[in-house]
Amino acid sequence: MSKFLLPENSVMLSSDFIYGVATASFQIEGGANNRLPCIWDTFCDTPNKIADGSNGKIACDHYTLWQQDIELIESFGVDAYRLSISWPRVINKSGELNQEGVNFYLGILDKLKAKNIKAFVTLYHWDLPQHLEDNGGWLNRETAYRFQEYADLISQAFGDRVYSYVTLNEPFCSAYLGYEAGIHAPGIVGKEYGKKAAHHLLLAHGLAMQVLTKNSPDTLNGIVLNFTPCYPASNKSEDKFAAEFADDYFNQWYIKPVFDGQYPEILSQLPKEHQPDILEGDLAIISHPTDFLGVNFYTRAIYRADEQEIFFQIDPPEPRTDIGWEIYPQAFTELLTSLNETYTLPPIYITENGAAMDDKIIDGAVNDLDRIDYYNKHLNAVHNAIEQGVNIKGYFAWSLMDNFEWAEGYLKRFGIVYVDYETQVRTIKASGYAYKNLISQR
Ligand code: GCO
Repeated sequence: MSKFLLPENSVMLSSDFIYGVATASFQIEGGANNRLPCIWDTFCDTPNKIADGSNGKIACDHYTLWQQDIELIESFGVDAYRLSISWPRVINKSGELNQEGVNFYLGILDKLKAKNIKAFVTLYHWDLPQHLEDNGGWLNRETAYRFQEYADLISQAFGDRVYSYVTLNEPFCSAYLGYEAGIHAPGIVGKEYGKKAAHHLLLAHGLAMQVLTKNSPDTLNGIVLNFTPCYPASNKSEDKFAAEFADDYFNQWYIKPVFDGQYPEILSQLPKEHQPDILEGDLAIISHPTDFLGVNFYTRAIYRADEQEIFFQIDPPEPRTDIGWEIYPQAFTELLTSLNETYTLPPIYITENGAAMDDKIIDGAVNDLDRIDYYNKHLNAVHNAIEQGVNIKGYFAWSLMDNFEWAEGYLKRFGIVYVDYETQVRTIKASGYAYKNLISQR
């Protein structure tokens, strides 16, 4: 199969369903000499943190090639482009705007506007300025206020060029992977840190929502959360309990405070020293109303009970993508319907979905039928959720092009466009043509 096939009457084939492609600053830009260092620069410079020993200094050289990249985006016929702003590029050490960095993004936003492509702007996709990390990073409550100041200045500078602002992308990853498991920057390890960092990130989200609501009332302002739905390894009650606990720990922890103004009940079961420092009024700030929820989905996880750790994730069954994640589209539908039942949500946008595959470029073409199959199944999973009453307004493919895949370096390819990192030549994959075809059918 080389096409995506949705049922003929699907609302996902109507012209007001938004399709887009997504990227993130550190993963594509390069141009590292034209900005302050961020925690990912430092992490990449630390031995054995990145699978191929690479870094983000050049990446896809989007810093130089942004104009042709926007032409590429336009060639898909998409309605929207989701990009992120590099905080250390636009704010200097004393907290003022760095005009050179701002101008880089103004160029992008103006070009998108001229082409009638909606800009979905993420303010934080993990590239914390290193000087803030030196001051405690997300373990320091002050960082949330620095984020609010940045959101204030940048939303004024961008004016009416933006369609949607995302405060944070996947605070779970920043908090858990960065400050608990330590496999992402800044690489801090310990259960006493993860939830503290998470709380300051969520506080930063709420504080930024306040200024976005004031400065930019006409944009869609919200947050992007990632979900890896948790399934029990068996029907045994202890495995079910383990999966529910893991779900609260990894998933509900980030959505419940935003939409219900409270943390999951497991909060009180965590050892005191693992609990966040919650001040009076924090949850009211965190639960500031949002205009939308961005949902990122890639895979599910299966848990069994574990006496010491409560839950233990078992190896994902086949089929899997090249990054080892199980392909299980049914979890996508189940996630969306369950979020819709559990919370009173604003409209949902699928802000990321996609797959790493072992792409081969042969005679100048990438025939990634496995990725086409992944997308086809997951687009249909979204369709099924809409059929069951979930209000979903758009879908973004992750990613526009192959890029720096964090701890995996350049070894894992998520693009619908292939990037040759030696020459920076971009080649649209078969999945890219299938996406273009779907969009043009509307
Ligand atoms: C994510 C990140 C992306 C990753 C993608 C694949 O938000 O997790 O936005 O940066 O590249 O998820 O791991």
